[in-house]
Amino acid sequence: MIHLNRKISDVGFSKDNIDHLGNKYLIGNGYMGIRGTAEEYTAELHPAINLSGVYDRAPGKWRESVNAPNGLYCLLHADGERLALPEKEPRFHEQSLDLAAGLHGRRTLWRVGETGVTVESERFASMADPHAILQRYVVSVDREAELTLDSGIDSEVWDINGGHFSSVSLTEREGILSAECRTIEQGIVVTVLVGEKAPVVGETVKEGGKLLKRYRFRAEPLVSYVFEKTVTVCTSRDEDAVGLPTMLDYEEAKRRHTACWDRIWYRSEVQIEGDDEAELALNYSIYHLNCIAPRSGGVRSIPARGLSGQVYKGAIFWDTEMFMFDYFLFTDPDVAKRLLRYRITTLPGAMEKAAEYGWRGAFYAWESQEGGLDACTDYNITDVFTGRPVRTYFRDKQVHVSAAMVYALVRYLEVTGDRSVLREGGNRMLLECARFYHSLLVRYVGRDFYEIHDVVGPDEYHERVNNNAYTNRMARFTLEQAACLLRDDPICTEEERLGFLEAAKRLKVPQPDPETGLIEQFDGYFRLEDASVETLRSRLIDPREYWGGADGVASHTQVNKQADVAAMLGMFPEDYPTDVMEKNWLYYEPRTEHGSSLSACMFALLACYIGRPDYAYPLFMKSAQQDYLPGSKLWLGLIFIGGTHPAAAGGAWMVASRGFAGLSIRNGCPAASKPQLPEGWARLRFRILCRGKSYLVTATAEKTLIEEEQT
Ligand code: IFM
Repeated sequence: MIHLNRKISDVGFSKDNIDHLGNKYLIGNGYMGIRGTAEEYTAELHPAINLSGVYDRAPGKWRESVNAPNGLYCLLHADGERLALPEKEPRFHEQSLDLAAGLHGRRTLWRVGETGVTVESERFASMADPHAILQRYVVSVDREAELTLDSGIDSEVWDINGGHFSSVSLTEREGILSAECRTIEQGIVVTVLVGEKAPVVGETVKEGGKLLKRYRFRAEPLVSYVFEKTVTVCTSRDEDAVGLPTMLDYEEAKRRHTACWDRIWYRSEVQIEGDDEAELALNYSIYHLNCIAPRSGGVRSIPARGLSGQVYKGAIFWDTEMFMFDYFLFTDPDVAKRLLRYRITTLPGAMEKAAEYGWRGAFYAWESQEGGLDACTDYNITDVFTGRPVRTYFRDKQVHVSAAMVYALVRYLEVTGDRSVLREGGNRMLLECARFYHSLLVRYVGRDFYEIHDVVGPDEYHERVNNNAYTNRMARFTLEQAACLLRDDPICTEEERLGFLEAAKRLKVPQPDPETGLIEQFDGYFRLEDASVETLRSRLIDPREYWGGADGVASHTQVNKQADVAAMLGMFPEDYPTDVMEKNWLYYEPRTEHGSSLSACMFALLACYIGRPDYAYPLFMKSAQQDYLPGSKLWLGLIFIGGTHPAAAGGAWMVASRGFAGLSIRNGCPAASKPQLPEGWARLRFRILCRGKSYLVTATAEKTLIEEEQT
């Protein structure tokens, strides 16, 4: 079915788009993400080679992921004039991305006096060689000109909470440029090597934090001067980083790289006949998920902002398990297993966190870094008016996070049938998550049910609430699954297991009101002011204000940040009749700001479950185009949060598969309910893997066909 041959591009240049395009045109291979920035950009324009799983803390600052020195740096001068965006306005500029092959492209034409100077570049983060980035930079002129190209490493990287290097050593040996940097906190050595192939001889120069090859030459008209480089990135943590080649043949490396993408697309491509825009948006989302998927090396997962930089500290959130996991599960279960392994390996960190608050079991980090360390601080937002840190309760009260691990684990077991993950620590993770929720239970004297108090649900605007529907339903799920999967497992006594079962049965999960069908998001929610999202917006004094917290405009109203009851219904549709789901969709959607990129897809999914693809479609598109279109939220209070949104990308896939195609798993086999195709969609088609078998899923207006394929 492979027919993906899509190139996206933006023609023209605007300084205002630099951050958006840096995200939109990201390339990556799971080991690192490279922002879509021009070769000549320096730190203030946010270029980044963001490393997966490498963190550091600069004194007094937030701990965050590390950006490697920029080995892609190139700067051109023509007849003494500096040709650099944004200061030198181009006559023509185009940035492009070949989604099929993960190739970033750029074409810029400048005029210097009478001379036209064109730069064309291409680069890719090799899927075949995870430590390698290859770049081809081609210069041509239409009249003779004196050119100087500086090409090498810029060690002055963009940091949000940095810098992260206590030492930087720039050297050249046998023509290979090298930057060797040591992180402050743990002394991790980050090495970037640059091997270059050039049509002219260059001299090595050091300028500030840059180590460069300087190529000076007289360019003839209509000759293409091709400069190629291999950028090798590794750290002292990498076990596979011994003897890496410093110069790869560009074409050969590209061939191996595109062969990897061909394999990915064979499994991943989604065809939508009748809606090219949606088809592109969904495959674009899939492209991003693949750029950041951990496929090799160490214990890694996927941060909430992918590998687009240090926003949210490069940390891993529940986004991965609840929003991105499904896509990998059905297209590349090895990646799904790696994601689970990250959580299994970081269980000690989660247990330490639970103990810190006096709970039993495992309380997973809200913002997880290596070892499960929670990078989230108690004061995680800065007030826009006073500049003071605001007490937030993300870290200590979003207890639903642990259940996300169990939800993913159970999905993995259902879809792959691979129970080895339980023996490899999955059962221990499940047990400790169940212990955690068990220890949170509260029971009033004289009542025969349990409650969970003082939490923050997915809707973060309402803090410290009791009996949040989503949290309690996920806790019940965890307790039930532990009681079921740990039967006869010596790590759990029968007494404890029965205790989980009893707790699951008696745990209060807010139920639909018999008259209205509405589920109260938490105790007392319906008594809050019923103001509209627009009214709240009109009450803002500063557009960057945080809507939640003690003084937030939403805190005392029913306006939600993101799907909460809707997320519960979306994850457990079998619990409720359609009319209940519909009533709740109609109630909660207008009261939701969709202030998080995680929101739209959950409402879209629920809309499919109530048979309203017309409601689902715009929300699905919002998710799928989150990084494709400009306009994403950039500020949370005074904290910069611009970056890519892989949860929205994964959510879009979930809507297409579970929602529009009606895909589910029944008794270990893929099954489908009535499809809910949006208007104009003649056919939705994609592949899935389930229990080692490959299936072609084809949804039309009438039915969804699931055909087993020979692999
Ligand atoms: O995990 C989310 C959270 O639910 C809302 N704020 C952003 C986080 C990271 O995406």
